Amino acid sequence: MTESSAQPPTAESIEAITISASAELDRLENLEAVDQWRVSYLGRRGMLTTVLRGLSSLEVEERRTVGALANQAKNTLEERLEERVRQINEATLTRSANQDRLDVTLPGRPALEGRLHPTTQIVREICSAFVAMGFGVVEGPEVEWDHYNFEMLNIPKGHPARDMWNTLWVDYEDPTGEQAMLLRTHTSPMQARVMENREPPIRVVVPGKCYRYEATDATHEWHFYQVEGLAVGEGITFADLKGTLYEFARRMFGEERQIRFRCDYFPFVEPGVDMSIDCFACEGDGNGCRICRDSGWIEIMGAGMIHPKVLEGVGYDTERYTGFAFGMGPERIAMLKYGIDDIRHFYSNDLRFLRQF
Ligand code: YSA
Repeated sequence: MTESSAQPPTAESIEAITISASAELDRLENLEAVDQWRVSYLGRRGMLTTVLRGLSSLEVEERRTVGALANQAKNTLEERLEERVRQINEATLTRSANQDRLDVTLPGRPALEGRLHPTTQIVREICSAFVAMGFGVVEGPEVEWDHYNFEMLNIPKGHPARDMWNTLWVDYEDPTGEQAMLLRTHTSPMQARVMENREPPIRVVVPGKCYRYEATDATHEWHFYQVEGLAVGEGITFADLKGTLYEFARRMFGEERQIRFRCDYFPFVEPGVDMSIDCFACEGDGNGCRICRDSGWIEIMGAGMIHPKVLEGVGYDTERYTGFAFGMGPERIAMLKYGIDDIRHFYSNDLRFLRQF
């Protein structure tokens, strides 16, 4: 294809251009080529445009005839161009529809169904049992100050009871130089945090994660959950503590499980107890049982009447208010409820275990 010569246009030359342009257009397969074709024939310097420009050199009569033919040729080529673009677009669509065809008869991919972790489930169940008895639920920080984890719980620096909680210390310089930071070893620091901010009567449970620098075994993890309980008010006695925890055990484990309270020592209670349930693995028999270590009992919580020093520490009048507190291990409770023989299953991320809940 070349640009039209400077020869004056004739009916024959216009017809020749129209025929060859149409034939060329029919052979084009893509839109880029079609656009080049448009520029060559119908563009500002295109062949047909040049012909139209040459009309001025013709005699008036001839110009009228040849001019009409030239305009007709232009219209014809523009229509053919439009038609060819439509055909190419349609062919592209059909091709891609055939290649990327969606088989609507194929079965869909099943959506993966998630579920709550067994610890989350048991923590929620424990909290619900206490909510039903009128307790509220609050949460607190996992990274804690020595002040709340120990000092406010009547465990000053150098107190031998600190050894009961093997502590993971956080390498942080307190600007005042007074406080040490740690990963809370229990949820009990929330006792002081709650009491500092509220006036009795108080009835709350505090679920949350705890950390201890401990060797792991079937019933011990180095990170585990606890649910703390706190009730403060006028005239609260040890009978209220026992009644609340019996009712909790009845709701969680049913009537048939055996419960045992024993005296225990925690510096922040007086008197203090631990509460155990008969071992699910050996049915309380204890002989050679690695779960309860031959005792027939599994300890699930510590509890007691809040020590007056703890109440004084938050500014409560100890002549007026008394209270009880408890702290339990939800994983141990789940072990008892579902017959799980090793606490390490909870955090080993084995789906065969997790899918059972
Ligand atoms: C005691 C008296 C109160 O007035 C209030 C709370 C407490 C509990 C006290 N703060 C405490 O931490 N006691 S404890 O060391 O005996 O832990 C309580 C419960 O947490 C245990 O009975 C056990 O169920 C769970 N637990 C403790 N260490 C654990 C653990 N669970 C898994 N792995 C561990 N390493």
